[in-house]
Amino acid sequence: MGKRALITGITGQDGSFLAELLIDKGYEVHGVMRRSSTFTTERIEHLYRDIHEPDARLKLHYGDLTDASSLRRVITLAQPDEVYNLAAQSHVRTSFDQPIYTAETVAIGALNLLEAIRDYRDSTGREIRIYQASSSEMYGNARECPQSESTPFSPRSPYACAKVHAFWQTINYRDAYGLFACNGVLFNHESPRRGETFVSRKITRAATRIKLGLQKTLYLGNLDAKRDWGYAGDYVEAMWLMLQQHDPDDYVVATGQCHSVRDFLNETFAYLDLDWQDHIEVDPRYFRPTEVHELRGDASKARNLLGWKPRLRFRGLVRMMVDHDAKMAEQEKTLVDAGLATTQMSHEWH
Ligand code: NAP
Ligand code: F7E
Repeated sequence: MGKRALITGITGQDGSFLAELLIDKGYEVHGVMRRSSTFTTERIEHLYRDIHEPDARLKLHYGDLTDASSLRRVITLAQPDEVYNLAAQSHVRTSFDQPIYTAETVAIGALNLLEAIRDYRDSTGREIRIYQASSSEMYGNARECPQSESTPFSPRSPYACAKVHAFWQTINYRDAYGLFACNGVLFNHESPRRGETFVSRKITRAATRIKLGLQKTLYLGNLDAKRDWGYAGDYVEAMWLMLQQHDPDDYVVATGQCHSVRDFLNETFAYLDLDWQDHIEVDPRYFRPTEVHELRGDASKARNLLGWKPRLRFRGLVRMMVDHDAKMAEQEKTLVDAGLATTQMSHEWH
């Protein structure tokens, strides 16, 4: 019988790529999703089969990281061999507006899950391996660049502080209770499935709409920030590899190259034969009370021990996202021209 995996955050960007990868590898995949007044399953719809069909290998359960009882119930139902904790309020800027909710989901949520897994292991004798989605944001404005597993943390947002809590709880459950628990310290990773309020997707969505006359201006915050941007499809492989090792450990996952938001604008708009300076305005509402200026990861350990390396680089990533969003913009234009849609979008939230 194949392995079973449980993914929290399965409706998010990484959850969808990881579900795809695990189903391809023959896993039965269980996902935790929140109840919402609208459907949030767009990113995993292509993987879903009616659960009555014999080949259905994706099973969804209602649950929430802040509701410990729901996690216990889902673990008992799914009986997973591996759990990937990807659920989070993952937006750094939003974490300044909702610090307590962010901490409840990211920090206490991870602890709820670790406790549920420990109790399940103790009562059934079944081992569960766990992956914790840690983040390069934990480094903040670290003195060292590039940042590696030995770089001290210096979190600069409620999100990063909560991720540091979850990171150390994961290590403590490994040391104190012998759980096979790993942290993947992942640097920014993007894709056409990236949420539209993160800067990469905000830029590729807007640029492709500007190209077709659906939008004139894009408002952004700090254009000088530098990030190490990789491709989400590559990064979920590293998550899986961590749980296939003999011993649990923590790994940085990154491309080793960093670019500014300005570089991202240049690459995107030039590909569309546009000049970004004609369309961008800086709006301080997108500034963060404390900013992380430069992140660049050193993924030597993942390369040497996991045999992992990124396949897609910056230019290829930008072009993949632009090509995808150009099609979306064309569909939107067709609807607008037919009088079936308006061009209003809630840009002030981005
Ligand atoms: P994402 O697209 O924002 O997805 C987050 C997922 O978490 C969604 O499925 C969301 O459900 C779910 N979620 C939020 N709050 C929840 C709660 N209280 N209970 C249960 N589920 C909840 O994030 P992502 O980019 O895929 O990132 C995956 C994980 O990696 C996150 O933990 C993030 O913090 C971390 N991370 C991401 C990056 C990156 O660059 N992408 C880098 C380092 C670490 P809904 O669909 O209902 O909103
Ligand atoms: O910002 C600057 C912003 O929101 C990147 C999450 O997945 O990666 C992500 O966090 C940079 C920042 O990602 C806008 O100030 C300028 O310096 O795309 P972002 P993030 O904050 O790096 C880490 C690794 C995670 O763990 C997180 O979950 O871009 N920026 N103007 C802007 N950012 C946004 N969102 N919107 C702007 O208008």
